[in-house]
Amino acid sequence: MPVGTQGTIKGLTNNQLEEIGCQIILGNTYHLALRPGADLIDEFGGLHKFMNWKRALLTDSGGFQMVSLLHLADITEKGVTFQSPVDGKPMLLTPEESIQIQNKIGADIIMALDDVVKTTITGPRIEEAMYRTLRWMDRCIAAHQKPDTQNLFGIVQGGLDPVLRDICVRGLVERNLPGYAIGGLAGGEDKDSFWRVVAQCTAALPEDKPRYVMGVGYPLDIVVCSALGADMYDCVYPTRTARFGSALIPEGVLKLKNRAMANDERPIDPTCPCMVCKTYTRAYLHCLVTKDAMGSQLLSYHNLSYMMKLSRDLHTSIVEGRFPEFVRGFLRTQFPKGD
Ligand code: PRF
Ligand code: ZN
Repeated sequence: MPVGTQGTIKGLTNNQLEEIGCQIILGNTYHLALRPGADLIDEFGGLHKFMNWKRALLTDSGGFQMVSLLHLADITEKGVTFQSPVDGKPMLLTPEESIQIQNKIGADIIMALDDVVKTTITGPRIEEAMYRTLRWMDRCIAAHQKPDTQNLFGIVQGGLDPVLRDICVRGLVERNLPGYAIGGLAGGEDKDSFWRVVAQCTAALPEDKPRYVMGVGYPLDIVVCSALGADMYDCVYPTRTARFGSALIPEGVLKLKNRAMANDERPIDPTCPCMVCKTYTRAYLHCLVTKDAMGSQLLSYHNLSYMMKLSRDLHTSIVEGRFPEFVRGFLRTQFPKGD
C-alpha cells in the first residue's frame, strides 16, 4: 500500500495510481483529523468520495504517527496526549475517538489504536504497552459503529520478546478479528530480530485472514516477509526515496543525482514497462531531480510502479506454485556476488 498522509499520494493522481495497478492506499487518521477534519470528510460522504478514489482505503489509527512525529506525545491508560501542531494546546486521542474518526473517514480497513514503543528499548514498558494494546483493542471493538462495512484490524505488539508476542497474538485471535497487523517493527532493530518476530506472529495468526506488517518496507523485506507468510505492507519508502532522487530497480537503487547520469541516454530501468521508463532518459531525470517538482513526481511514479509490479509478480508466482524460484531470482539480481 502506498502511503498518502493527507488524502493523496504525494505527486500522483488517482488515475495514475489506477494505471500502475494500485488496489489500495493508506491514509492517516491523525493527519486527516487535523486537516481537513473528520466532520468535513463525513459531510462529503467519506474519504472515498472526498478524494474520488474508487478502490480500497486503509486508515492507520493515529497513535504511531503521534509518537513518531511528536516527541511530546504522552501515553496513559486513557489514550495518547499530544500538543496540537495547530495551536499547541494539549489534545487527547482515545481508542474510542480514533475509531469514531475512522468511522467518519470511512476506509475499508481501519486499525485499532495501539500503544507503540520502540523495539530498541527494553524493560517493563514493553510488557505494559502490549497489555494496554489488548485493553485498547476491546475499547476499539466496543466503539466501532460500522462493523459491516469497515474491517477493524488488531495490531500485535510485544517488542522483540517471544513470550509477550505470543500472549498478544493469542489475545487478538480470541477476539476473532477480520485481519491482523504485526506492529512495533521496522524501528531500528536488526534484521534477524525483525524476521524472527514476523515468523513467530505469522505462524500463530490464522491463515485465512490477512496478515499485515506495518511500516514495511524495502523490496527485500517484502519478499522475505511474504516468504514468512505475510500478505500486506505499507511504506513511505518508494515515494520518499523518490523525492531524494533515488529510483528502485531490480538490482537495488539508482541515484539519479549522480554525475554519471548527466549524459546517460537509457531509461531508469530498460526492463520496466512503466510510463516514465518508456518516455524519459536518465539524463533528463538527472536534470529535473531536486530542482523541479516534476522530478519527484516522475520518480514516485516509477518507484510505485516498481513496487506494484514486484507485488504482482510475487503473488502470481505463489498462485502458479513457483514462489521459491521467484525468491531465488529476486535475491540473485539484488546480490549478484552472493553476499
Ligand atoms: N502501529 C501503528 N502503525 C504503525 C506501526 C505500529 O506499530 C508501525 C511499525 N513501526 C508502522 N505504522 N498503529
Ligand atoms: Zn519505470
